[in-house]
This record gives sequence, C-alpha cells and structure tokens, in this order.
Amino acid sequence: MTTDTPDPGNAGTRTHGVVSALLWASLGVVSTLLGMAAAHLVAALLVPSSSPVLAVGSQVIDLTPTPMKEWAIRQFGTADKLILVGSVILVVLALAGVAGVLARRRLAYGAGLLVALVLLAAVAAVNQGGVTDLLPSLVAAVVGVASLWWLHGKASATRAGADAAPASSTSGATPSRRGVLIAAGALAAAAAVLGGAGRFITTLRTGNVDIALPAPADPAGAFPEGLEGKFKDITPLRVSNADFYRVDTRLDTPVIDQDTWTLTIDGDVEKEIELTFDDLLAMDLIERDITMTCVSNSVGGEFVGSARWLGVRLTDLLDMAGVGDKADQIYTTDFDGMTISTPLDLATDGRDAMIAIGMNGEALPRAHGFPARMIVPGLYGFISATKWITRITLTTYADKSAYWTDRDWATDAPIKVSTRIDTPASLAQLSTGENVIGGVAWAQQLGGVDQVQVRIDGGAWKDAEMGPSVNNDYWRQWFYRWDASEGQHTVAARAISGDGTTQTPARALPFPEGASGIQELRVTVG
Ligand SMILES: Nc1nc2c(c(=O)[nH]1)N[C@H]1C(S)=C(S)[C@@H](COP(=O)(O)O)O[C@H]1N2
Ligand SMILES: [Mo]
Repeated sequence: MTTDTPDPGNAGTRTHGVVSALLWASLGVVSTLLGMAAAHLVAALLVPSSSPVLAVGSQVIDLTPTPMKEWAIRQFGTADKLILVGSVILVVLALAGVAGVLARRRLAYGAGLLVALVLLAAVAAVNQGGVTDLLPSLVAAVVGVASLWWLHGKASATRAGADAAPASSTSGATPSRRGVLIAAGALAAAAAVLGGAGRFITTLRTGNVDIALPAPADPAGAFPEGLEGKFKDITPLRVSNADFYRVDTRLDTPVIDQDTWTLTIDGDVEKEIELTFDDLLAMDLIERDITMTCVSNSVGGEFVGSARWLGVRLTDLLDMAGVGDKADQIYTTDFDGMTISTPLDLATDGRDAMIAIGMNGEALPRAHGFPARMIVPGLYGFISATKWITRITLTTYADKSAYWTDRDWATDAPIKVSTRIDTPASLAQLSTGENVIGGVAWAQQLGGVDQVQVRIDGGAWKDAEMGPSVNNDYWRQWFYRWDASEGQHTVAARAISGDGTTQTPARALPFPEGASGIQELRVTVG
C-alpha cells in the first residue's frame, strides 16, 4: 500500500492518474514525431543521411561489434536496416513518452529530455558527416520543444480546470481534454505530412540519373539466353538493376552530382591525378559480365548478383598515375570517408578490374554507387567494390587500414565456389513425379563453373544439366529433373569449378572471409 498517494483508496483517481500519464506521454510522443518529421524533411532537401534517426542508426552500425552485426544479418537478411531504424525509432518514442510525463511536472524537464535526445542525434550527425549536418537536429529540437510547449499549455489548462472542479465531476473536464487530443492529433497529422513529403523528395532525388553512356571500346559481346525462360523460378541469368542485391553500411541513398564529383589517385604514385566524370567518359571503356558476391552471403543466400558492367580498366587509371614500388594495397575512399582495401597484386593480375560507371546499359543506380564504383572479379565486395568512390590511394597494409579491416575481417578474401538452390524453396510442398530443382552457381577467377551436382536424401551426387556459360567470372544456371516419390526428402547441391575445385562441405560462417558448406533443404512430396 502506498502512503504517499493523497487518496490511496480511490481507484477512480488512480485510473484517472494512469489515463492522464498516458495522455501526457502521448503529448511527448507527438511532439517528438513532429520534430523528427520536420528534421527528416529538411535532411531530405539537404543531406538525407543527416536526418536524426538515420544519423543515430549509422552511428549504431559503426559501433556495433562485428559478431553482433553478422548475427543481425543472419537473422534478418536484407531487413536488418529496417529493423535497426525501427528499433531506434521505438527507443526514441519510448523516451519521448517519458519526456511527456516529465513535462506534466514541469515543462523544462520534458523539454530537457527532448533536447538531450536531439543532442545525441546531433553528435551522431556531426560524427557521421560534418558540422553542416547539424541543421536537421536543430530543426528537430526547435519543432519538438515548441510542440511540447504548445501542447503543455493546453493540457495544463485542462488539468487546472479539472483540479478546480469537485472530484465527482471529473467528467466535466472531458471537453477540454478532447481539445488537447485534437491539438495532439493535428500535430500528429502534420508529422505525417512532413514525413511523407521528406520521403517523396528523397524518392525523387535518389532516382536514377539518365546519362547517355559512350559505347565501349572493348565490348562484352553477345549474351546468351538464360534458363529463366524455361524455368521461371531460376534466377535470371542477368539480374536487373532494380532487383540487384544491395549491401553497404548506409541507411540512405547518397545523392552525388556527377558534374562536381572527382576521382583522385594519390599515395605511392609518380604523379597524383584528379579525374572528372567527363574524363572517365572520354577514356577507353571496357564492358564485362561479372558476378558480384558479398562476403556476408550465407550458403544459399541472396547477396549475390550478376550484371553487365561498363567502366575504365583499373590498370589504365593506375598507369596514368604510375604506381610506386612500395604499395601493396589499393585503399579506396567513398564520398563520405568510408574506406575499402584491395590487394594491389590481385587487382592488377590481368583480371577485368574496373572503375565502373555503367550497369546493365544504364548509368549506375545511386544505390549501386553512382557516379562510379570499383568492380574486381573474384574478390568479395567488401574488399573490392567501393561504391560512390572518390579516391584511390596506393599505400601499404602496414600504413593504412580500411573500415572492415578495423573490424577484424580478412584483407585477402577470394570468392569461394558456391551454388544456390533457387527452386524448390526450403520446406516446399511438392507433388510426386517430375520436379525441377534449379539455381545458380559461381566460381569467379577459378575457371568458372564446370558442373553442378545434386544429391537427394544423402545419396550419390548426380550431374545437373548446365545453362549457358557466359564467362569464367559469371555465374551459371543449372537444373535437375527429379522424379520425386512420396515422403520427406532432402535436396542438396554443390558446384565444381573449371579449375577442378569442388565446393567444400566444411561449414564456415561469413566472418571473417566468406561462408562455406553445402546448402541442403527439406521438402515434402505428396
Ligand atoms: N562506399 C561503400 N561501398 C561499398 C560498401 C559500403 O558499405 N560502402 N559495401 C561493399 C560491399 S560489402 C558489397 S558486397 C558491395 C555490394 O554492392 P551492391 O550493393 O551494388 O550489390 O559493395 C561494396 N561497396
Ligand atoms: Mo559485402
């Protein structure tokens, strides 16, 4: 039994207390929502990543230990970022509720908590970007506190009215409480409108850039017809830009102006050079069909894709600058300071490494690195595929370490031979008789995929039928006609590369140099 409650026996008063605490909490939440929405809109117009929620989210990504990040990617796949942003918003709104309840005591307490929250976001924004990224946080603070002040005024008037009235007539305060709710509702609606506008503007700004790309001096040649026409569940031989997997540390899609963008080559070079986008367009371009793979892809996972890339041969650029004799690392930096390291010897061993400006006949989509990115066949993306690249520094591993190196990932990580079963799906319900098992397999820089084999119920490995071979850096589709009998079955697949490497059954998690093992799934027939 509490003794400090003025009227402990009166359940009605207690309920009333809870209701009004909830009401006050909602005032904090609404004020915060409006502040966040206004800030999001301002950020959308300036620098999208400076939106307070995204800035805090990015800071969380940077600070999260690698094992936890890997766990999140394994659990949530491509939804990991949505879940991160959702969690940040939930935590913020919970604290906003507390701020609302505090404001009931004294406006300054609630406002103080809101300002503290915004300060965190401001620190994250400056840390992630720069001082110029402070503006959205400032807007969030002003709008959030002003809203809380306004709602506080209305609600306090209600409370004063209720307190003045005799206890029996609390219902008499309802009309003005409704007034508070209407005010809060209006602010919530305003938040939805501002947030929606921010979203709309972001969508407009992050749309693809329509640039006429020059014809390649060294074209990729004819592209064969894939198996997807025959078996619709097998991944298309070429993945469209819209369907291509996306993996990076960002929560926004960078908006970079190709007219002011430059690419600098410096470090251990004879002469430092700086190129514009037009300079790249004027150079000899190569066009290549290349399969990209993410080191975080688990066996059978979705972080792998194949496209036709257009770009300047990396060695052409390095030759312009003249690489010195000390460098062993290509240390690339994106527009925002993110760094990726690539072994110099591998990138310059004759493979088709390039600074790409085109993907599947269009300029790079903004999500995939516009205006330019690196592509190196045979190396996982995290040590080769720098998007939004602005600097190529020739240096040594002893002198400089990149983002993932600092997080204990391998620095030398060739892509492992692997295959993915696209169909049937895991736990699928199939009919007896012929079922097509099919998928894609890759063995970049290992002679391409020679053969895929399928194993049913742990029996003997049987050769699948192979789709067309595009080149050794490109994946290959395959299918196997299976005469399925009633019951539970397991289906497994493995790839064998052109140089004779058989996909290993030894299981490894993605960290620190890529997953391995055999994908095996369970299906029910009948
Ligand atoms: N600037 C930048 N480039 C980046 C990354 C990043 O986080 N930032 N992620 C890398 C990783 S891990 C991969 S697998 C590829 C993915 O490229 P995609 O999103 O175009 O598929 O981009 C690479 N390039
Ligand atoms: Mo990756």
